[in-house]
Amino acid sequence: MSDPFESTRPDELTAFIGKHFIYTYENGWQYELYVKNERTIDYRIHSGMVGGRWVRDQEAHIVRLSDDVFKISWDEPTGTTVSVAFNLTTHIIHGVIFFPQWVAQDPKKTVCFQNDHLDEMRALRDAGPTYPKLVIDEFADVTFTEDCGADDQTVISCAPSELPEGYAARRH
Ligand code: FER
Repeated sequence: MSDPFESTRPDELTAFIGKHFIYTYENGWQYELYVKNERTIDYRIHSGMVGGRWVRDQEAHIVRLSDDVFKISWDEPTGTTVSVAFNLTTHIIHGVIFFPQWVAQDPKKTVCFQNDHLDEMRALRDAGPTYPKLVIDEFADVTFTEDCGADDQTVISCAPSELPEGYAARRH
């Protein structure tokens, strides 16, 4: 089998590693993502179909397409797959989320701190149904960006509901 990270070129990712973003999709769904290192993301979902869900140490495939354009793709234990492209100059994101049918039917089943429920999520994924997938294809505006450096465990460390008032509304 080929290396599952054969596209990863760590020396091309230095401008992207450590970035922390808050962004809102055109459908109103608000997300937060931290690029923890060249193969790992943490994220929190503030609103939308699976609002309240949060995840640390999700393995991801991260590539640079140009100086200011990066793409992150990953496969969740739930079977949801995601690919998100970031333009750091325009502060525009485009994300595509492929939800299995069981998540589309009952999204709340995935709303948790996933790290504490990994076996449960994999069991739900395997029980299905998987098809038809619900494909969500949306642009988003980045409303907040900061540099936190790599492997900072404090960036995404509590549930969205436990954050201080106004946390996700900050603009930067
Ligand atoms: C994103 C789109 C989707 C994102 C995460 C997801 C943090 C995850 C969805 C899910 O697991 O249900 O931009 O970034």
